[in-house]
Amino acid sequence: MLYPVNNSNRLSISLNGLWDFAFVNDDYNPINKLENSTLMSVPSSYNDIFTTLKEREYLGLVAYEKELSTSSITDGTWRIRIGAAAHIARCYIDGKEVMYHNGGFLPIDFPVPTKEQFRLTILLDNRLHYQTLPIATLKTDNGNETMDTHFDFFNYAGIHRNVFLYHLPKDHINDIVIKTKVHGRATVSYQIDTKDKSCTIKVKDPFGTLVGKSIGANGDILINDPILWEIGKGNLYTLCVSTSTDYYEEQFGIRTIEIQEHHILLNGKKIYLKGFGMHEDHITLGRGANSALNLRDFKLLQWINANSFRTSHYPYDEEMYYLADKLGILVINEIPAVGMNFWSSTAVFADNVVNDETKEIHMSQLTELVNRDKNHPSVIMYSVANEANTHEGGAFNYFKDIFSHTRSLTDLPIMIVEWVGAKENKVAQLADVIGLNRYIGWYVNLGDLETSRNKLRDNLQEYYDKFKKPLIITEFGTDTIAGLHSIPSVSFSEEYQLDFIKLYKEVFDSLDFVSGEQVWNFADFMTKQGLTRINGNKKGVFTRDRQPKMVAHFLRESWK
Ligand code: GCB
Repeated sequence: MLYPVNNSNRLSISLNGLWDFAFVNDDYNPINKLENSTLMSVPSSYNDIFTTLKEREYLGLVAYEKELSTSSITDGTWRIRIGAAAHIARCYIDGKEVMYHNGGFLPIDFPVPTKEQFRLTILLDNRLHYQTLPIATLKTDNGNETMDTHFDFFNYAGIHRNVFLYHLPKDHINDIVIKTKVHGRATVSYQIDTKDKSCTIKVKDPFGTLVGKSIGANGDILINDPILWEIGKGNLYTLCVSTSTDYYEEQFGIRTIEIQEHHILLNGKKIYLKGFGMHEDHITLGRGANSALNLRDFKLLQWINANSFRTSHYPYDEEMYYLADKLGILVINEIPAVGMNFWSSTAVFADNVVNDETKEIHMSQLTELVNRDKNHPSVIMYSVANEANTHEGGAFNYFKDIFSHTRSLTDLPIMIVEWVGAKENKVAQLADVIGLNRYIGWYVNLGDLETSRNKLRDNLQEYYDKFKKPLIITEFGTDTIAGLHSIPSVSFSEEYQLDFIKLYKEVFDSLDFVSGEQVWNFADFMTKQGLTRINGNKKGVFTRDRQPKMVAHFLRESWK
């Protein structure tokens, strides 16, 4: 489905704001209006709005409710679109289930009736298990249901992204797929999913000048002297589609991405990624989307001279990709396959754990992700998992299917982000690019940066020697308390973070097969309570309220 817009044929109404909200039991049936409700802001996580631990760390179902009317336009179709709601959603119209969605980071879109008045209920379950992404272990402790999340971010929940009630004309355009090739000139191949096979297509260049035209639902348009989408130059073309009943404008960029030996090429030229793994994480809002906060993050990415980020560990709000398109920032787009690792000897890829059913969910979320993001020029590759137990026997068969499914969806390179050593790794040969997370000098050899230097170099060299693929170091960093200084530099101080990152950069600079460095993390972020997490993970180069630590100034200079 296309993103809701307003134009002469389409109407889109924001449903953001205050909704009725309640914590409900597992046997809750929304047949009647929600009782004893409180107010909840949409979009936001509900967790940090409340003042008790019981509500913040609640496990189970919540209900959101709103009265709506769609009778102002009686022809065509009305739909609801929720950008994302964590994690398992059931949607009801006047108490009748109309939609089920398993996947807390991807859109939910469904038709609603044309009616004077109806009640929309969204029932959300924040319980993760082995057949969800991310993975978690549900168990009973002292008679209470509890959940072990095997990932390092707070399990925020709620309606996290924009909600629209929108109207589409009869025989509307369902979808637009745009692919580009560059050969001196550029070929823009398009496919329009519409009944009107004689629709009109126009292409406008980044200045709004008409540069190509065509008729028909599929075709190629040749562009002379294309203005390419480049790092720092978000040159965007617009494909304007008119059918007998509908109109839609979709932006795209003209650029090529290739892997050549161990290099990544953008428009035929070798690139080196500089940037971060990020999180959607803010004070009070939790994982709720907000344009001001999204913009601030991009201003900081530009300030620090970063050219890229990874959507660790889940697909982000669509506005983030739109901003990346506009500003020429490269995005590694990650699916929420995180937590496939129990940090113990228990097998993850096994019958009753991460199994064929999980694989089906993993594949269907990849389909939804590529479908959502296929026309964003900023997306240069997909990451199919973060730190899965790829040394396990069962991992190869699991990921063989994940990779071949992803290849059937996209021509872009596919990455897997690894923690296991090269020797033990049974999966990375399936990838086009390998992402490596390394914390030598932090989780091991803490405080001993000289030993860490050699270990890191050997570690990366082993990866390259075995797989001969481009390597991006997708995570490296230290927990750092803003304002804690120390001479000599010791762990948790700003000096230690600086020394650690300087050392890693020296090693990367000496190895030709390293194609990028993404520091962990862009900003401090919330995690579950834990002995190594003092009010969250402090590996940010920026604080949680987006102010720089000392290392930020170093990165800004060296990424110039
Ligand atoms: C990792 C994970 C990331 C954690 C990070 C850390 O390897 O991929 O989610 O937050 O380490 O700080 O421990």
